Amino acid sequence: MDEAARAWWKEATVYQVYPRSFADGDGDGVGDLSGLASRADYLADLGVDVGWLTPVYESPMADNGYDVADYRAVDDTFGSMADWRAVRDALHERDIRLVMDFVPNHTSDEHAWFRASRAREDGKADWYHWADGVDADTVAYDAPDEGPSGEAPPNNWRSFFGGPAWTYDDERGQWYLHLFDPKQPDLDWSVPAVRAAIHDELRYWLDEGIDGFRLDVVNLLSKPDGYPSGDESEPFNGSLRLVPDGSRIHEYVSGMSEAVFAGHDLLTVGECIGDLSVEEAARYVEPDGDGLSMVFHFGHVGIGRGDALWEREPWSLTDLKAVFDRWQNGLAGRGWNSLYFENHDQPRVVSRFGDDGDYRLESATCIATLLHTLCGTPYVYQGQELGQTNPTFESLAEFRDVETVRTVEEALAAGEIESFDDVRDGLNAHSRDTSRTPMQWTDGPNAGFTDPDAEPWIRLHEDYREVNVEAQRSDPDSVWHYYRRLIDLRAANDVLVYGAYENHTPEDEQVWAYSRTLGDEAAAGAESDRAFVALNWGGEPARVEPPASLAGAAATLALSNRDGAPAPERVEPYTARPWEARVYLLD
Ligand code: ISL
Repeated sequence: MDEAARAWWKEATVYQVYPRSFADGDGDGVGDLSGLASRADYLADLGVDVGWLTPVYESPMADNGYDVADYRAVDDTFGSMADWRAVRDALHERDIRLVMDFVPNHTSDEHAWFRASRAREDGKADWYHWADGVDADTVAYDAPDEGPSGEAPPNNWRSFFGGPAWTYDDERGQWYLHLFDPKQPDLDWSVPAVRAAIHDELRYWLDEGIDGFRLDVVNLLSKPDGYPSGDESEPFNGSLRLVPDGSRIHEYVSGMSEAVFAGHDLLTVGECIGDLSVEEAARYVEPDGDGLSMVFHFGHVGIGRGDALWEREPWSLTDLKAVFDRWQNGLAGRGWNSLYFENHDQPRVVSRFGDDGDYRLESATCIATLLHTLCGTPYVYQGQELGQTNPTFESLAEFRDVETVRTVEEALAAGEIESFDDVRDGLNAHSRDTSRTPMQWTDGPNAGFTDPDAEPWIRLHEDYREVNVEAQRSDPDSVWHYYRRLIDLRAANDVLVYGAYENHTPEDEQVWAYSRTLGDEAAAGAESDRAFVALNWGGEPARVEPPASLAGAAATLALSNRDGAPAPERVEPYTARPWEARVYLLD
């Protein structure tokens, strides 16, 4: 392996903590930093190398912290700056790096910058996207019932959380853009002072000794000149097509890298929403690109979804393979992949792409095998290591997520749906709250997440008495122990980190069999230069036929998710049991 191609963040496994739901240290029903610090040994025991912490900055919590009111202050909900430093130190003492989630695209409307901009003070009048309305009689789109009479917003864009993407501000007498909630006004990155100010906020956290950033919706920073209206037949009236990866985006992101990240050995991952292409992604991550380590794309998690949050579409394994093959092959030699299924915005993968009925454990560990044996950095979201599934929310009142609640309320008001019952099942499949229920530590009151007599901020998953950390850590055959073994196996074998990927069953609707191969140079010092992975992605037995190039090769069965798998000394055909995963290391 060319030493220059090695990087700690390529070899690492990242664990994402959504602190609000991870562990509550002060018994108020909301997770916090002292709770997280008390669980540092848990992360070390699992074997993860990096903790990604979603926002803990001062915030009115309109979007659970992705509406930042002060980038340099820790919100009381989560504790103090001393509590944050205690988390940083607790992780570093255990050789776990800390990556902070940072929100460069928008602030809270309660941020001092927005207050000054609205009042046209302090040289910040142009720090946000302010625009005059247009004559409602001259536009085809519905004008919301706000703003001066007869006036419509500057264009027809819809917010990703429902409703118009513009809100009229009486104090300023203009409309301002918010691609998300009205309490999340978008910063205008075309203003050099905005870029410099965000660079300073990023440096503040680097100076606190962190090891990288996850950059929230980083590909939205460059807005199209003139805010052209979109096609009303498209989702969000075209805003999700018109805005991402805008004309100056690579100038802004590379400028951030040059001004802030250069000279530091960081993990930087940019969340790139919309229909990001591999070609576009390469510009963010390739050696002479914008300087990011990797990006999050949405190709796979978009499978089986319709335009509306609750809409489900049929999907097939070959759909999933096609996306992963495009990214594995497309970035090979150009950039590094992130590998995820779950996060605080995505539902539980066992419910999404596995089997949360008869084969919860088997499908959880099968999918985990994919996540840790493809080429890229695996991201494990809290609870995923338990094989958690989606809970069942009974009413709209049980949901907490602004995207879920606003989208449903807008649809009800617009008559697009008759009632919550019409979309309940779809929301229980796709709502962001499906992965935001409290971490399940024990089978005791409140799953050990908070004090027994506290009221958790969101309902528990009903299965916490069966699915919890305590039970799984004492069961060597649990999902938790399988994740630990996978993380160890990957860390011990360069071929699983750096080996070239080849899919041997692109057209098979049930078996996903692929190999990883190290180049000659890298193979020199490696235990194994080839690996063969076979996944039976379904509830029926399936025949696995290794490719001719591997059949008969001497091999060791390094890991399987089904007990009693024979340990053949060669790669040979076999009949895989439901959701059976096998990882062979070839001698
Ligand atoms: O990912 C999604 C699937 O529904 C979107 O809901 C999500 O809003 C989008 O991916 C952008 O996510 C990021 O920015 C949002 C914040 O609400 C999300 O939690 C964050 O991950 C606005 O800051």
